[in-house]
Amino acid sequence: MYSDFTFSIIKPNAVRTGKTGPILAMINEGGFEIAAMRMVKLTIPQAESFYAVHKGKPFFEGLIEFMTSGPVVVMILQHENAVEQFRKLIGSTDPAKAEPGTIRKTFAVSVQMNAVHGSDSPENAIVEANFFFSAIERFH
Ligand code: 3AN
Repeated sequence: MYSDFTFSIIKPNAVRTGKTGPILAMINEGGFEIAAMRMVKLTIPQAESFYAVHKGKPFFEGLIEFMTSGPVVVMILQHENAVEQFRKLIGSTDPAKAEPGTIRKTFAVSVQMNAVHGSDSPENAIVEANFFFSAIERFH
């Protein structure tokens, strides 16, 4: 059992195309413990709030439209050095640059539809986990 965690989302097109199970398998095989998990369809205000740091960027509107286009799976994942280890497992934002064997290399179809989100720092992992989960929904 690890105390360090990251936050992840399986994105709408991966859920829609039946990749939830295979992605969860890679997460388990990567040694991560699922401490909380839920399927949810984000509202536009929720997605805008979650991605507030990207407001004003050229891809923002498309990102919000995509992330609200269907249900997603949100998770808290525990591992030693969780943020860094999970970003290694998912690979580069741009699937063309992602290493072979990473989740994005395997399942992403574009920079936008890149299958999964992973927090970019331990500070953001806390903010993002608290955005979706209360204390009683977390199992470790
Ligand atoms: P990451 O998810 O790898 O941390 P961020 O935080 O830079 O990447 O971007 C958040 C999300 O915004 C990405 N997962 C992707 O869906 C989308 N995104 C980022 N950059 C672009 C881009 N240049 N064009 C389209 N979508 C993008």
